[in-house]
Amino acid sequence: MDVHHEDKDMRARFDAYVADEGKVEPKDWMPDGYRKTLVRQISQHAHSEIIGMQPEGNWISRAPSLRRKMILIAKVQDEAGHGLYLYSAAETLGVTRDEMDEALLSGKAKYSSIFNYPTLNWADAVIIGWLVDGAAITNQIPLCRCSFGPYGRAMVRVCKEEAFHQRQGYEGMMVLAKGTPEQKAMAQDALNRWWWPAIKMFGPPDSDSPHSDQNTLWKIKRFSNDELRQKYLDMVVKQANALGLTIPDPDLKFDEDTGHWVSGPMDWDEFWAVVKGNGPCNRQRMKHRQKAHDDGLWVREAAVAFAEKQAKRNNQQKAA
Ligand code: BYC
Repeated sequence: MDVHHEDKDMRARFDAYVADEGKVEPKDWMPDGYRKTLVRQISQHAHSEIIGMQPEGNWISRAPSLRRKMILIAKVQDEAGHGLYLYSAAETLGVTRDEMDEALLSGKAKYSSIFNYPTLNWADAVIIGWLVDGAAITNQIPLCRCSFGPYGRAMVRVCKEEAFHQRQGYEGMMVLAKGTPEQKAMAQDALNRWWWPAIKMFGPPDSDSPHSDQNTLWKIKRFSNDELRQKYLDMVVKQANALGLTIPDPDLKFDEDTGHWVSGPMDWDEFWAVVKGNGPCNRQRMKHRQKAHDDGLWVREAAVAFAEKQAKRNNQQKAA
């Protein structure tokens, strides 16, 4: 059988298996495009978790109480853990951690646009928990059912932790919103600055999303970018109302016929500028990441030397 014909058969079998909710494991045959899109998405997701530690980490030393400091340290550590599960899931597809690090540090790989905005005050650190982790859960609950087993399984644990993160963020916002007039003003100011970046986290509109169609057929994506954005909008408007805060969108309205909130126009030029590296903090985020990578060289070298020593000792014991 010629190879192209065999590939076509295998591709048809693979597509039918996935359409029937079959789970794909790392050693299974998979189309190159499936492998490639997963490496792209999972590694970008991992990079987002790691870069996402910076805006909140920035407030660990300035948290307003010991309790808030402990919660924030635990949350930022959780994000590091998410990054590690995700890098491991991507490695099962044949890409190495070094390759993924190189892609991030050279600017070839993307990470979520949201982490390129500054956390100017404590309310910004808190609002990330409410709005950013809220968006993350909305996006990631469906990813628990992703057709690629290791990604879906990693997402189950990640979502449990994100749910805690979102609640602590909401609780922190509640304290600010129900606090002194100055605290309430800080909460509203943070919402004014983070609202549009948060709602754009779901990616470009469906009409401008090149990966959506194929990734939906492959059951990597279960809902489109706009569908998830709508779910999020409906959820967050209610939460903002409960907090007594105003979503900074003068065109926001409730559509009685559909039962959904309708957003005003989004500035997609601004989104693409940030994705392409020209947001307020892109350069600073990458500079810090590069420094952390360089500072961690001795740890990586020590880990390799230790593993080599252990392997040598094991071999000597086996030979004896
Ligand atoms: N930012 O065809 P599309 C967290 C890119 S971390 C930057 O719709 P797809 C947390 C997209 O990559 C949360 N780029 O793509 C951590 C593509 O470019 P390439 C991170 C974006 O993949 C710490 C192009 O635009 N979550 O929660 O079908 C503290 C066209 O887009 C963005 C994930 O990564 C963006 N916002 O759908 C707190 C979730 N949006 O690759 C919290 C996993 C789009 O062709 N990822 N692009 O060069 C996904 O679910 C999907 O990849 C997306 C995009 C929905 C993001």
